Amino acid sequence: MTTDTAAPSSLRLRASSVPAAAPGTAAPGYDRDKVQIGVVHFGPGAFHRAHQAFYFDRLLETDPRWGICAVSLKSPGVRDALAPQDGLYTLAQLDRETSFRVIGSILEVLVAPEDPEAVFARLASPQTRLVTLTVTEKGYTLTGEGKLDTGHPDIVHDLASPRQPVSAVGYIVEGLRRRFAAGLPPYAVVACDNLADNGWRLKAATIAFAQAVDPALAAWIEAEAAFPRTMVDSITPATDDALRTRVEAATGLHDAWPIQREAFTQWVVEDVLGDGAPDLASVGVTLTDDVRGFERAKLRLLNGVHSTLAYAGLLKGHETVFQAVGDPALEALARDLMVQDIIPTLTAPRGLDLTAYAEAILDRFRNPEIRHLLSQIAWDGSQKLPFRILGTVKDALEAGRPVDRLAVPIAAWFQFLKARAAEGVAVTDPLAGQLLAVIQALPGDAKGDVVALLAIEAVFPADLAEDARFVAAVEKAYGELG
Ligand code: CS2
Repeated sequence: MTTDTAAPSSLRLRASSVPAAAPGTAAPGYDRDKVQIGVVHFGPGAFHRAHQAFYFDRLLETDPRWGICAVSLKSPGVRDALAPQDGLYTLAQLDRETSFRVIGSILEVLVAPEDPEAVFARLASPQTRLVTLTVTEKGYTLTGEGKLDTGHPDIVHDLASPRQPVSAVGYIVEGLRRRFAAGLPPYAVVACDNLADNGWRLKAATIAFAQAVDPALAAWIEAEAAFPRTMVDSITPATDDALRTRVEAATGLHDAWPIQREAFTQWVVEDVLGDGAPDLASVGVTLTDDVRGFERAKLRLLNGVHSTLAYAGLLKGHETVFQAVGDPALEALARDLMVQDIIPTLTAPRGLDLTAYAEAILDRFRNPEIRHLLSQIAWDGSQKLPFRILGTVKDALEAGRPVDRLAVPIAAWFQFLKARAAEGVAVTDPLAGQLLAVIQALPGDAKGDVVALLAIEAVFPADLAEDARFVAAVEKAYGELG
């Protein structure tokens, strides 16, 4: 990611330049020098900075205990962009109304491989009460069945050297081990990625890892540590130079890495954080015992349809979600999927009208201010489709309903992979090598191709790959899209 392309004509955003920002630019009203670090966050990519960091920024207006230490597990890009800006960056809300806000909640950015001890010190600090994560689906190092992937190279490494971890799970366990040894309470671990039952899966993976390190530690984590399930939502396209230019024009300050998102934002957290937790409800977070209803609805409706539009839209030559949803055939596909195929598999959480929710999602996709690239959503299909589409397929099959339309995103993904391979363009996916090998060995007829692709066990459970109704539906859609 480029961080500093155009030569800035304005002052660089930093603590001392904020007062010079153009009128209308919102900025922290709290004294950042008095803020303590109470949150360690793994994965400070665009989504974290648009979402959780925004909520903590609001919380800091009333409670100084919840500043963030952001930890990059791999690259120094975020640190290098934000360090000269004292950790500040601009959040641009681009919607029917536009606003710009300087976010001050990230006080420190650590690059874990450069200084793991600094990360452990933060994790083991008595002030740290929460560990949050946005490390994408693959960062959870889980198998297709959702268990800790003990064959994953990072987990193999970390189980051999648990005090020098490289994975998120490895860091979480080493931090908890130090707290256990020091007689401190555990931190709560808040998974904020688009996985069904994200907190439960992470808890199971953490305990499985800890079991291999020290069974007493595993038992303590199981008994004491909270791993709430969460639903996170806000459409956040990647930062590009057009955004940098727009932010600089609006605020009068040059920001190397501003963030853009739609105005809508939602964070639903399972109400298990207990005493001493931040008052997240005061800044608009929904705390509930019914997180699953929200999470399933969002994953299947919003993310499922996003992935459908991404693959089907790219095949039709569209570039953005806005363009794809403006294509009448794709809009009809999206709506029919939602209303006829997905909603029947959902149980509405209290107070949510699923049909209105689905329409509101389509309306968000029509936001003219947001240029959300379909190619960005198309990343990591092997990790996303099981949560976004395959659960719905399974439920539909069990209920004896047709799966013809639900097969379209799967078939479109296959055709997308084939098209990329034919162009010689690599796909971004942790299984890219395996996917390419399967694509290159396809027999070339729809039935043979689909059987070979559905045999990718890391994506498709055997019962689904062998279900004649599903195979026939994918084959039909694959033939039509080819
Ligand atoms: C998108 C999500 O990139 C993707 O796969 O579907 O990032 C989506 O924009 C967010 O989950 C919205 O909350």
